[in-house]
Amino acid sequence: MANSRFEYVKQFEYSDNLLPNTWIVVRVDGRGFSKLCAKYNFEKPNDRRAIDLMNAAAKAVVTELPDITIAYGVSDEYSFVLHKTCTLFERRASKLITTIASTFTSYYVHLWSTYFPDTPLSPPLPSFDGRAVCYPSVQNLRDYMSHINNLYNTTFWSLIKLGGFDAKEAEKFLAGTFSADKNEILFSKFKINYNNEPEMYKKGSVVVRDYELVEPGSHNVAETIDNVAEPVKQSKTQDENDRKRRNKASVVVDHLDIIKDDFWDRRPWLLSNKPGKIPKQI
Ligand SMILES: Nc1nc2c(ncn2[C@@H]2O[C@H](COP(=O)(O)OP(=O)(O)OP(=O)(O)O)[C@@H](O)[C@H]2O)c(=O)[nH]1
Ligand SMILES: [Mg+2]
Repeated sequence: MANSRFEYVKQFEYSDNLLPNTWIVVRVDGRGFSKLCAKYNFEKPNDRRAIDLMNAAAKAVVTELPDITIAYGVSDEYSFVLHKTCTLFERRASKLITTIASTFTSYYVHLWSTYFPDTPLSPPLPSFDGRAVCYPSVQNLRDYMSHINNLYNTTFWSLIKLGGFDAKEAEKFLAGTFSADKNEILFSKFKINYNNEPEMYKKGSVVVRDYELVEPGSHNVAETIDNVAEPVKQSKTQDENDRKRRNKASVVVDHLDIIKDDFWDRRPWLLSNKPGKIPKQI
């Protein structure tokens, strides 16, 4: 093909490389999951099997793609974070998004029968769209992750199930409300104290590699990493060692408070991109 008269068609391939030195978040979101959840009778607002299935698919994605440092999910969406120095696929948006969304979808469908053994899937099959967003600083990234929560879903479904609203009315009622308003609606209308909801639903699910936790306050990774302007080049041997340690670490799903500093302070590898210590086997 090289040098043929057809060679010029390559010029139509546009560049969609994401901005360097920024945290890339690829978010996948279930397509038409309001319908899918109704079709398979998911419990409202949170179906334990459905959440476990989302988490299992996310865990498989993180395991297959070691460039992902952390993933976080609620409802029908999952956000996958790539380190600001990540160079996977030269940071091409289309390749990153399609790889993550298709790997996630494959595992979701593959693992469906484990979580819904008595409910076979039928077309239209589950699928996920994806998008990529770049966040320039650690604070921007953490604020993005903090804004995702389950409070909306809980309030939405309480209005429908307990308040007699239909979906359109509930959506309109909640438009423009802040967290405090939703907490107030839950409490005043339905006597639900959101604080007492199960951790798993309230906190969402986080997927990380499991290294030994460190003492908080012993370092300031966020500041150090924000100050890195150009990725530090390390030797091939060091790259290889990091890769091995990443592959050795087990990928775990947990329900933790990712808004608090403590979560990040105890897990410096999330921001530094340097694998931590593998915990000793007991
Ligand atoms: N019953 C139930 N529904 C859920 C659960 N998790 C997610 N959902 C549904 O998933 C929907 C997610 O919202 P959206 O992503 O905005 O809506 P969507 O129908 O998927 O539409 P698009 O994403 O635009 O294709 C919510 O409206 C819920 O109805 C669950 O655990 N139980
Ligand atoms: Mg959706």
